[in-house]
Amino acid sequence: FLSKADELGVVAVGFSGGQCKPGVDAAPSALIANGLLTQLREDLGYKLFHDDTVHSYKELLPASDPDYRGMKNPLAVSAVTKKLCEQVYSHAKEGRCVLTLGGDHSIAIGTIAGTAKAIRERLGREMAVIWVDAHTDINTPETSESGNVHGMPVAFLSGLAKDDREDTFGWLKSENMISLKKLVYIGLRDVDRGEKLILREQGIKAFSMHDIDRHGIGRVMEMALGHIGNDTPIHLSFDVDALDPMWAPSTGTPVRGGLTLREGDFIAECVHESGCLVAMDLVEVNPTLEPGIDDIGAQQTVRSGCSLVRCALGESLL
Ligand code: 6HN
Ligand code: MN
Ligand code: MN
Ligand code: MN
Repeated sequence: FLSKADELGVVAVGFSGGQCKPGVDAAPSALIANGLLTQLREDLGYKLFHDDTVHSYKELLPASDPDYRGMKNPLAVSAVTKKLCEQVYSHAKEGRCVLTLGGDHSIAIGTIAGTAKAIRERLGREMAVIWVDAHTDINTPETSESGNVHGMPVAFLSGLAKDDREDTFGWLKSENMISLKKLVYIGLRDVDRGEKLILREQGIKAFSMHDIDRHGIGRVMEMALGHIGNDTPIHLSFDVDALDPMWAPSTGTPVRGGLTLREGDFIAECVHESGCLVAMDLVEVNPTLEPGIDDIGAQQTVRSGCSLVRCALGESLL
């Protein structure tokens, strides 16, 4: 194990500024109310390091936040992710695995920046990222059609997108960044045209739903972990919209034709088995977007999210 086996840092981030739909900020409380942290403590035996706070970072939000290079809420997302980077770093440098409950996927700018830096310092290694998502989230401000920063985290984390201004992601330094060679996508099915170009140009390893249909999730995980290599620290960034809307309907950008819950759980279980997990994000659960009756959709989505986290953290089936 590349992290202490029995200690878990937890950061709860109620932030929705990386996209335009309110409600994704309510996810951490909903996941916790569903018993997630109790399960991690009592069933999986972790010692949790958590400040018992769902951070909304209100104190960091600017009074005015005009679009910049087409990005919406640039100052807010930059300030929040910078702070989150410090929080995640402070757990990871102690050798704890870090669980972050989002929030929209823009928060991965902070979590990955924090883990990448801590892993470099602690292990002298460059970590890998497994990004499980219907989307690639690798738009630059210039290729983005929406201006939503939750579609851009991978571009900023890899240096494909850069900004000199400290208050619009210029705080990201080389020690916070990841190599596109150590990035693997799983679950893709809605990739923008500009993003496809980037994927091809950069030769990024990606397993779409087509690949999963062709090879099966078992073989795809062998190939994904094989690409990363043994003993490489892994940050797992799990967007709940990778799951089919049948299992996770309450999310901001649902796309049909996704992973079954078991395929999602299996991905998480394989990463756990590798012994290389150093951090996990669970993002884009939006309990207020609720297509069903009696918020059954929201409950389903929250339960799916809890299951993914337990599997990544070692819930064993037998
Ligand atoms: N997510 N590619 C679209 C965009 O707006 O750039 C969708 C991004 C979705 C982001 O789900 O985390
Ligand atoms: Mn997504
Ligand atoms: Mn699209
Ligand atoms: Mn995403």
